[in-house]
Order: sequence, then structure tokens, then C-alpha cells
Amino acid sequence: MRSNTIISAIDTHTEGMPTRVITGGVGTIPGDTMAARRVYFAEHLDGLRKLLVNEPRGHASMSGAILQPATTDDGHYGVLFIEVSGLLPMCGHGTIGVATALVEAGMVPVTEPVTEIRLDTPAGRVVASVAVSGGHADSVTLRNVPAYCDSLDNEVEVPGLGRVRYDMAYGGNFYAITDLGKLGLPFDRAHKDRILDAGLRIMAAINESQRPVHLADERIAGCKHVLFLDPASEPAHTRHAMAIHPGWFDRSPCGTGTSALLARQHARGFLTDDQVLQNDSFIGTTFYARAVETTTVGDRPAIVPTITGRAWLTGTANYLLDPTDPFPEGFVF
Ligand code: PYC
Repeated sequence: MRSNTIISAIDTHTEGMPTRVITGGVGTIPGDTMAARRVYFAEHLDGLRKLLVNEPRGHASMSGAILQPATTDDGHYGVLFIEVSGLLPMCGHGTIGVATALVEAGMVPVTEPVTEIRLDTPAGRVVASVAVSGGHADSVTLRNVPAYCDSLDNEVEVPGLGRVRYDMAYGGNFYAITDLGKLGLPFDRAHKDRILDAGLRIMAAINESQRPVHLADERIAGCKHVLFLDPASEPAHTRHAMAIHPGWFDRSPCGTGTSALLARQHARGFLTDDQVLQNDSFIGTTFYARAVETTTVGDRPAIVPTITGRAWLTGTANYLLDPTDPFPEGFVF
């Protein structure tokens, strides 16, 4: 074996969506906060992300989470979220995968019936409360960073689609929320190519003329996610297809997207106080979301969401890079 790189991982899926949890081999990334480590990693270590998510070790919808020492006194771990489009400030399904892996691998002190794990992320502190029975992580309730509705009833001219109306909300990433029915597209995976194409066009048009910037952290900016609501959705029970840059769908109900949708449902007066939102993914899996606190971000009213979902371990691996491998950063097909 001639590898000059050995990265150890626990592979998981959260309600259908993979998270490759990197447990060793990366070392401590320079930076006092996870936001600073995200910037450093993007500038100096991005080849490692590509190696881990691109083919042949990953695939076009791959995502992962790199464990790091915590950057706060009381944190258990820091986390960097990686996927095919780059590094996310925060990822809900990824956090649920991380928390499940940490419990089942005994990488945190495990208590039953609930193990609380404090994680430092580039978007801020998140807390995962893992329901544990007989050593098994049954489900995870994630207390996310504050989510807020940036704007309602925006319109953007989209080549090939005309004027598209959308709401913009933040839940750890920015989400353009729009009604699939108004685009004349059915909520049906048989039409996924057309839905994805519409999503990519919409995010490009928004980023050109109405690019969102986080009100308290300008390092978080841009729209790489379009949440297409099934028109048959109800205020407290939604179904959606989540189109993501550069061209894939979230298989899970998307934790940060569900947080953004929850903030938007509250801003529209569709939900009362701590009413539970059931949000189903394009493959029919479910997250449950609830606003547990109100707060502000900049001058906007915001909520603190919790998201509940499940993850499962699918494997452990050591990923290698032979110095003669012609694809040291993998490739995109
Ligand atoms: O669960 O937050 C999430 C997420 C973001 C992108 C894919 N999944």
C-alpha cells in the first residue's frame, strides 16, 4: 500500500441522504472559529473535499462532515460540512448523521435516554439531543442556529421560465421557496430533470440580481438551494423537492431548508407558536420541525428551530490516495 493519505470515516445516511463523517486523518485546520476554519479550508485544502465527495470515492450528490476539535470551551466537536458544491455554513442532515455516528462509535460520553452533543459549526453553535436506547441512536433532535425570513413575494425574471415569485429564508443556508405548481411542473420524480433545470436557472437569476447576504455574517451569502413546494402541501404538513447547486436533489427533507421553511411559515402566519411542521422530502422521508424560541437576526424577527430526524450507519472506511492515482481530487462526470 503506497498511500500518502489515509482518511478514516464512518458513512451514514439521514433519511436517505449520505453523510461521510470524517473521524481522522485531516488534522486540526488553522482558525479560532469554525467560520475561520471554513475559509482556510476552502482556500488551502479544498482538494481534500473533492477527493472525499467526487467520483470515484463519492458521487454527484455526495456530502460529508469533517470532525475537528471544538473551538469553544464547552463544545464536544467542531464540524465542517462538505459537499459537491463546496463547504456549507451548516447542514441539518449532516448534523444528524454526525450525532448518530458519535453516539454509536462511543466518541462522546453516551447517556440514556438522551445524549446531548454540543457542536461548533461555521454558522454557530448547534446542539444535538440524541434519543438513545440500548446503545442505539434512535433519533436526533437538532437545535439549529436562528432561522429568519429574509423577504416575501420577491419576483425574478428567469430565462426560459419568465417571472418567478419566491420567498427567501435562511436556516443555516439561504433558500428560495417557490410553488412548483405555478411553474406548471408536477410534483413527480419522473419530471426531476425539468425541476432541477428550473431550480438551477432560478438560483442563477437570484444570485445575479437579488443575491442574499446574512444580516449578521456577510461570509454567508448566495442562494444555492431552491425549495419547490408541492402545491398540495398544507401549512403544517409540507412536501417538497430541494434542488441544489450544481445539480442534484437532497434525498433527506433538508434540515437547514426545513428550518428556513419553518421561519417562512411563521412569517406568513401559517403556524402558531410552537406548532409542529411535518416536512417530507422528494423521496418521502420526513423531518419534524418546531420553533422553540423567538429571537432576532439583525433587524428581523427570527426563530430558533428544532429539527427531528433519524440516521443510520452504513459503513466504516479508510480512504486512500496512491501517489500515482491520476485523479488526486477525484472527478465530476
Ligand atoms: O440537511 O441542511 C441540510 C442539507 C443542506 C444541503 C443538503 N442537506
